[in-house]
Amino acid sequence: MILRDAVRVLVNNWDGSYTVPSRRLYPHQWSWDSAFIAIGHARWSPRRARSELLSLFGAQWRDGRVPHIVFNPRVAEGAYFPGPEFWAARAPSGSATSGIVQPPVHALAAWKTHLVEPDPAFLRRIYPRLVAQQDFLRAARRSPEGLISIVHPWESGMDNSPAWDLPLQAVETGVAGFIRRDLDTVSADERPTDRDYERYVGLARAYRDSGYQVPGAFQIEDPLFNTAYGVAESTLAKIADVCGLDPEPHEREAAAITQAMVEHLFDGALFQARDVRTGGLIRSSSAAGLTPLMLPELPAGVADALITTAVDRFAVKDAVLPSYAPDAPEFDAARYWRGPSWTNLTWLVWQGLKERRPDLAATLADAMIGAVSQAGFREYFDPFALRGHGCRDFSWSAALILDVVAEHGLNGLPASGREVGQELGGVAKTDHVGDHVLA
Ligand code: 2M8
Repeated sequence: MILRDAVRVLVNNWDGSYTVPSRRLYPHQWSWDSAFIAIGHARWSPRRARSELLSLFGAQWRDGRVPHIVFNPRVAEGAYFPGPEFWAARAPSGSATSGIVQPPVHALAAWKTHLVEPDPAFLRRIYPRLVAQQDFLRAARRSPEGLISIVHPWESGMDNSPAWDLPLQAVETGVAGFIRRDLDTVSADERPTDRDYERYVGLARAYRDSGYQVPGAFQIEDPLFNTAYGVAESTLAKIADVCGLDPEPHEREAAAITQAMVEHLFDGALFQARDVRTGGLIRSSSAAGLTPLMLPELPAGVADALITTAVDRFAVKDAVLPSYAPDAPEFDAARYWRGPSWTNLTWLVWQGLKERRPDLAATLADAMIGAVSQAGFREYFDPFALRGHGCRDFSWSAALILDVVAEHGLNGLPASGREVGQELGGVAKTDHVGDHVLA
């Protein structure tokens, strides 16, 4: 049974107060993974969802940034590269962390958790941290155009997207002296090339050596990241309301970022990334460009154009959304972020379609369920053959399916992830999980 299996993956990947994305490939806490995972936990154990988020924000830096990895001190240095020694960073809490960020989808996760099990005390606790996360992005990463930039492909979450091929050409290769750990678990033709890895390491090293202050040769305004930032503001408005605070500044900011995105990133059919260093749009066929459908104030004409692109170029009517358009020459059905379907990306576009086009949203929901039913909770999927790729028992693939089924049902039947969690009883004890974080 798919729901029971999903809960089992999450229980096996639970580490006391949060969930690792994968035991072998990613044995620490990742920032945006935790947000997606919390959305799934909320459906069967809202307590775990709150613990997941609060534990991540426990490693927030003084400047408000939420590091993309929080390292587990009990895991060996060599288990993941680049590990804590490479990043050489510590949060005020004492946790070793990385120094870069990921798309801020956490306000949405906190809100969704609250919707399943209302808990204003939790919202009051997490609200100032979510605001500090946005403040950091405004202070450190906002351009005169009003858009937020990323300084590393890892910050996009879609690390190996063909959209980064061109800007990465400006980054030197030849960084030596490191051993990739990812290839111990996953076949090399499903992961980034060594040349790409050299550039990733070189960029991260340069940013680290500036004290995590000065962007290196990669500075990009990415549509998915800016969408996450905008959705965070509209969600913070709702959270502020529950907390008895003024929602208006958040509403204004959400409207402003939407407008800036339409003005600077929309090419008439798809949102594109923009290279801050050259000022030019990077023409690509990345499904990141469809995620602005999530912005509540996206003008209807722009949303319609995106939906046409989704149908014509991303096959949303009959497939799991590919991460890159299959008609583009760079498309690769099996390689990490260069074409395969990812449950989190499909979930984001599904969110954006639910109200605008319930028919297409339903197709995507069935497609997400179909992929894991056929291939298991793999990290990514060939969008056509539905073959699984990357690691197995991947947490966000399991978590988001709980959310999809809870809302969309399964095989035409309404179902609830929470009921399944309760059914699992002893296997998935939820009473005392995360006690030290939630106290
Ligand atoms: C992948 O990224 C990490 C680096 O952060 C890696 O390849 O080692 C990406 O898919 C990213 O979006 C994700 O958060 C992370 C953990 O699942 O893995």
